[in-house]
Amino acid sequence: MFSTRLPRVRLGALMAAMAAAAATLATVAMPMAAQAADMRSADIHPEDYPTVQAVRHMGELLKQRSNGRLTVKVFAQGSLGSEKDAIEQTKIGALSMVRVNSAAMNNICEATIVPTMPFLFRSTDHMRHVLDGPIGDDILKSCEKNGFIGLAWYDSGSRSMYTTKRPIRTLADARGMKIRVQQSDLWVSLLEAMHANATPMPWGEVYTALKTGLVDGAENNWPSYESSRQFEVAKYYSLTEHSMAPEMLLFSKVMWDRMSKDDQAMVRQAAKDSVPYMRKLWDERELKSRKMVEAAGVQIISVDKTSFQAAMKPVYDRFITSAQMKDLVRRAQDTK
Ligand code: BDP
Repeated sequence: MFSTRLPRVRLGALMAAMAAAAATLATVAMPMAAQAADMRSADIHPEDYPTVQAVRHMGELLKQRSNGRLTVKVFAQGSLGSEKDAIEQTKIGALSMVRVNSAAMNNICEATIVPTMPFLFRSTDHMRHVLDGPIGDDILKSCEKNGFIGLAWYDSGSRSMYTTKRPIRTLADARGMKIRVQQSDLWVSLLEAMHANATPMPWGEVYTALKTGLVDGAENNWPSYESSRQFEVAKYYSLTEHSMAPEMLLFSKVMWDRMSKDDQAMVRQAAKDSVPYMRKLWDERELKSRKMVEAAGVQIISVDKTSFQAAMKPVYDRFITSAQMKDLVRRAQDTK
């Protein structure tokens, strides 16, 4: 594990560069319809992860509905680089699509901060109602000005803290711990509000960072904690459930603008239709992952969530300041 991870990151960067070169060539050499037909999508998760499977499913729907003309090739396991790399590739049109966590878009498209906010969603149902309705649509739409067509929201469950040396049982236990976070100013601030030392880094580097003691912990949902095998090196999982930051499926605006209206509608519909499929896989995977890590000896610790929630006021004060952001948060909170 230790030795295979770093080279993959470098290989990913190389492949991303090659992909960019190929896309540039394609732009010059190929007719427009052909460009839009072969869509490429990136994901940092492994092949069997619900997000990867959902985008594959979307591709199958598109292929059927277009009689084989529109296809999607999914590059899983970060083979095209980190989420940050893949977002850049999508922005310039070297990739058609990318599936990332909302946090990865926080510094690019401000409204994505809203569903990433700590303790915003009260339950899975609440999260789904908000994202399936006009608020979710408004946030996806708002990323268009940044170069991304928001196609769909996928589930990501609740994120909780996990640590290597000692468990987090109370808010005070988090003080001074070095905790890996996603590369988002919001996430740095969120961990600082717990008086922890936030260490932003790409997902592909977290296993090694935990193993070598570069960080004392990280935070994520059950399936990511399990599939990344981080549970092997950080055995205390504390049920803080501090954020339900969802997943996003984004399409490159550059590529989008080259497609016909009919093809755009077909892509939108297929993405939409992949959501219930994804949620079914997600619900199953959450249970399976939790059981698996428990069987592997992970200690699950319940915490007083209200103390963590109370500590988050400065995060709201700092990030939810404009009228637009306040309105989105209020509408989300008011959703049943
Ligand atoms: C996982 C998300 C993935 C993120 C990862 C992270 O599915 O998109 O990259 O968390 O923490 O839950 O970086």
